[in-house]
Amino acid sequence: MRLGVPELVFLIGFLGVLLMAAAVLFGPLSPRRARRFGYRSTRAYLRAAPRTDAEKRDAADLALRWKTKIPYGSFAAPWVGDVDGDGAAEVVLTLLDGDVVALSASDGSQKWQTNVGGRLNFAPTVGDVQGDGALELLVAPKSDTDDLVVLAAADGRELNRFGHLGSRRSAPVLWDADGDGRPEILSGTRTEGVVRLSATGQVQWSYRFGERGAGQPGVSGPLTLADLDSDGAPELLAGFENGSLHVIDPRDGARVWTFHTEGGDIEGAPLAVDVDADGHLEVFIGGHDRQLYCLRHRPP
Ligand SMILES: [Ca+2]
Ligand SMILES: [Ca+2]
Ligand SMILES: [Ca+2]
Ligand SMILES: [Ca+2]
Repeated sequence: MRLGVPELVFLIGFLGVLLMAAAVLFGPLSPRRARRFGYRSTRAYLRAAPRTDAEKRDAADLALRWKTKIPYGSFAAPWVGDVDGDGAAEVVLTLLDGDVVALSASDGSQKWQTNVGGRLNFAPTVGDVQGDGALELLVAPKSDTDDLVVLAAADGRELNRFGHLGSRRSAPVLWDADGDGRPEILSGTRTEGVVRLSATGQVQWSYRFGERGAGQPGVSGPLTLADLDSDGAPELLAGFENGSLHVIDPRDGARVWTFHTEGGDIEGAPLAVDVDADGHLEVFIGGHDRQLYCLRHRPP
């Protein structure tokens, strides 16, 4: 039988419809396949599908395990650990609207969510500051009162809130400075210099250097702990809004040394690393004075 042009067009069209139906029901266009890869619809799946060779190579190497909607955007690195001691890991994320969320690390299901008010810039600082065997989370939301907030890691309950003892620019760090087996809280603040706190907010020392007439400059970036003199106990490094770097002994709050840049905030965390393998740490800071500094604790 010879087919004329109309019959051929009909046959090709019919085969096309069959192929499309198969693709939607069983193949790459099926909603089931889209859901398997974590997408809500076939359209979302196709929009994300690799097109270039580089994208296809990426797609071969990665798989979306899960994703989940969070209430707001985040600026901070996620923290992963076991918040409630049940042996399974959670992810804790701080958000720019003051929310702190804890999710199951295996499937993204929500464990708890709480709001501390104000913007959160950093991942939570995590440790057992109360010494009760359960973890606490410390966050410092941007607020008029520069609070330092302590949450129970297991359920997000607010345990303590210390006014003026936090800073949105500097996450607290933990260190057992008195050797009692329980970490103390070292916090850079906006108005009170650097402070060491007990779990209940008692100020054990405060490091200030108020400049005549100008008041105490605020801590302008994250704190760093590093054992600069190799005596087994770390020193605390803090950058301030007046462009000075201060090295403090966390045991008593005494000044170890101070370095002045040419001015402007030191916003990044100081980095201490032994770059020349001479057994002494070098300290790197970059400031708003457009200089990168490499300092050493002791002269050669
Ligand atoms: Ca857990
Ligand atoms: Ca201690
Ligand atoms: Ca030391
Ligand atoms: Ca060195």
